[in-house]
Amino acid sequence: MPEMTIGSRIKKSPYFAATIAAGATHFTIYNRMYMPTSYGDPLGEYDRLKTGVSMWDVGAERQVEIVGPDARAFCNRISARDLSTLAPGRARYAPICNHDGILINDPIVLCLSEERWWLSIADGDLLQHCQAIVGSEGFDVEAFEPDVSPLAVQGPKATAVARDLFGDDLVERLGFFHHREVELASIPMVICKSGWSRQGGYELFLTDGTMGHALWDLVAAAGEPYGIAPGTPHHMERIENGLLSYGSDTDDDTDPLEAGLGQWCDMDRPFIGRDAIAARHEEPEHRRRLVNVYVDTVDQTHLWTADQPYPASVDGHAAGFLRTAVWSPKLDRFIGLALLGTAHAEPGTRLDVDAPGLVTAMTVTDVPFGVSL
Ligand code: THG
Repeated sequence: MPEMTIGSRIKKSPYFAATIAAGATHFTIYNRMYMPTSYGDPLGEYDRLKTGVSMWDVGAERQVEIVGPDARAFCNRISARDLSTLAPGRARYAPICNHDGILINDPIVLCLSEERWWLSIADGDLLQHCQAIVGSEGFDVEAFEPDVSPLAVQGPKATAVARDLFGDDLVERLGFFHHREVELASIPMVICKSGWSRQGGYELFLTDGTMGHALWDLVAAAGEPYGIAPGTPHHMERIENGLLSYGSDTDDDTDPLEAGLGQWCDMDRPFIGRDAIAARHEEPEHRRRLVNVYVDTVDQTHLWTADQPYPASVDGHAAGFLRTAVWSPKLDRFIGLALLGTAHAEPGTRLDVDAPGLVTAMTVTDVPFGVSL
């Protein structure tokens, strides 16, 4: 396989040197930054995430900071989820759409104070969208990128690591999606009980990019008694447990209802894209749905991950795409996510998949992968 060039045009996170030193073997480009995707042992990294504790450079989850008197009104205007009651010190997962109702990001929104908010973004240019809306609609806010870089500590033993680092008191008071500003060995950060896994854990939003290596070393040392090791956001775990990967699971014409984010869309209030989403779903039979699928691969033993959307069909008729597929250690078979026309999205539907040498077919299921069969 070819190798990718590392250069100045793509931004490096403050943890980049530490991740190289720790043995990162694979990177992706996310928000025009390098983001590690493996340290060379996917099954070991999966096990550690599910039974121990793992530390991730997710500095590529860049922040958009919104500051000013209209900060709440602005965030509420762009978010499909109601943020009118989000209190300082709390966070919420929020789908963001363009005027056509297309999902363009799905950040975690942190309310730091009434006039200061962070959007911790998925892979997409949300800052430009925000700046355009601020300009066109005249909100009294500034939108910019602050010096903030998340480091995730995930897994059942993450709480023990956090206790040793921050103290029992802080950890006991910090509920799910709660956050607060703290300092550790003179390293400033915001700690939030969040992260892109269902194994529990914390995200340390470092607010001084010169101290990335120092924070990495501090977490690695505190985690040592618990067997911490570097890892990355893990597709096996997140597909098993139903976390969306915007851009992997979705395409340029996916609205949040198609993506399965309906529970986070408060459609009874105005937000950018609301009317367009409603119009798209006036004829739901013409829409698509992101569904769980069992994937029939040619080689059932070889670890393999879908590297492109593969066309799916029923009786020769185009039905949509298999977007993502991975080996599931939990279910001992290949699973995936497919974006399918609603007519072909019913549980039990068998589809042919055009991925020569890799995948032959798939079956739609409504069984959540996270539940044992
Ligand atoms: N952490 C931070 N930024 C991020 C991510 C993250 N930005 C991009 C990406 N991940 C956003 N995607 C998600 C998707 C789901 C969740 C978090 C980020 C998530 N959802 C819970 C759920 O679906 O049950 C909780 C939602 C809620 O209660 O609001 O955790 O991981 N910093």
